[in-house]
Amino acid sequence: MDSRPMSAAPRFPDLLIHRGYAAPARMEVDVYDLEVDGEIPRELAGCYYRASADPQYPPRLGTDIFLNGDGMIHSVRLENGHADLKTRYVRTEKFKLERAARRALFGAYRNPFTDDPAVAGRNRGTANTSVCWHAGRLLALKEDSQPIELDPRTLATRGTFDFAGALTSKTFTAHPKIDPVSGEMIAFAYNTEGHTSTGIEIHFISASGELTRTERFEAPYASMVHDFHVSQRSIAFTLYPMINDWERVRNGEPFFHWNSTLPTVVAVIPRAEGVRGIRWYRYPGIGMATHSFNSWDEGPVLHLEQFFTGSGWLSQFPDIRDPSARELPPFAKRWSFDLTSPSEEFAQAALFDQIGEMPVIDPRYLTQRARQYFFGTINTDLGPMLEWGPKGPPFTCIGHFDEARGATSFYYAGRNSAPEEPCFVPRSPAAPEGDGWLLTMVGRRAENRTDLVILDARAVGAGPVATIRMPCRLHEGFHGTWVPLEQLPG
Ligand code: V55
Ligand code: FE
Repeated sequence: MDSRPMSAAPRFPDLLIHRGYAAPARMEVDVYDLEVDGEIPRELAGCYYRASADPQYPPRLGTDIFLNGDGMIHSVRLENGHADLKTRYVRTEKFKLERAARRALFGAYRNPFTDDPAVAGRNRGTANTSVCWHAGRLLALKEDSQPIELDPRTLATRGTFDFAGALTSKTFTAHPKIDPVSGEMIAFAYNTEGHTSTGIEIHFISASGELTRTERFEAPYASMVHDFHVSQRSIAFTLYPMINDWERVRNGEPFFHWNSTLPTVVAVIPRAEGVRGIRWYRYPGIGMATHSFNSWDEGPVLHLEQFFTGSGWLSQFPDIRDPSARELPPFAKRWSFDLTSPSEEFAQAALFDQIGEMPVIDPRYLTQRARQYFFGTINTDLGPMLEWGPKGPPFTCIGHFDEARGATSFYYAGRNSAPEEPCFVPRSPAAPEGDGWLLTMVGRRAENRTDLVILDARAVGAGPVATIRMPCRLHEGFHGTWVPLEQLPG
């Protein structure tokens, strides 16, 4: 623990998570009319929001993991070819208590036993993972706590949002799915009581924003369930043995660890019938996925698509049985389940043969057959790998796999440049699948600056349509969303 007196000014320790382009940014800025190279398409009218984990204070325990930073929201509003930047910390309970104390009071990631006793029982949520827009509400999400509602114009924090008391779980995923056909939001929660446990709840939220139904089932073990799959007919969970255990947490061990002696299983749940119709499948090997692309139905077959690695997420949460085990890169896979067969087996195929992460599709095709896939990637034919950061090797490219044409193309961001998760924006509501733009924050590492790059999603290899130049570095983020201007208030 930091032994300096309470009044000491903060100084971040020299850790990988605090170094170079990953250094805490901590700035809440408004920059009106950012500089632009090229021209922002006039049709792009709306606001891009995304979440990052930007620690307000040096870690209470002297060290930390990058998943534990305080939620900082970045927004870039586009209108008439102009761009305005706004960044704000989410005023979580944690943020406010620490700001008042001028130091960290909360300790390790999801470990309340490491907190200052003065904050016992207070909300540890950081709201640092994703931003979601549904039924006119902007929510900042972190999977260990309930959503936090933000004002979409000012980014001011409105407070915890529990669906008018209908949210039964103390947690809520950072990866809810919005069904573009019904307008419903389908979300889930794991570790639902706020500590390690096996219950998983599925929450159904109507197009108008009411939480109308919750279903609950038990997983075979308590583990990280970061994302899930929703098709028109089914909901599926792929469960990997990145397990958590309250005794280990109490002992101060990392919140998650990899246990490859446990099986990888898939739960398939019919949307209409719910968990009474749950079926379990078994993956014959080990491996882990963090993020899903999409899921869709083809006759009696459910397809689910995700980036899958043959190892766990060992760079962040090591294998306790074999600490020397190394993380393997993720590849895009399609798993296919014949729901009419009694077998617990399923078919696996490569979706395309390219490493990647941060999978994105045209959101109008979520839950249905899609053929346009976008992702962050590294392509050493186009440029060298960059120095590893806290998340491992940074992306150097945005990839596009066009399944209709069987073609893969790349946007290479240039020397010392690292693009982040792309965000797809359709050209118009009626435009064909994949006809639109990709927005991606690009770290200009040599300049300690960030650009928001706009690509034509049908021609990512042609380079930027426009580059919006930030005069500062925005801390690397996780997930974001686009909200069209006509949906925003005021
Ligand atoms: C992930 C991210 C998290 C987290 C747990 O990407 C898993 C996976 C940004 O926070 O808390
Ligand atoms: Fe995620």
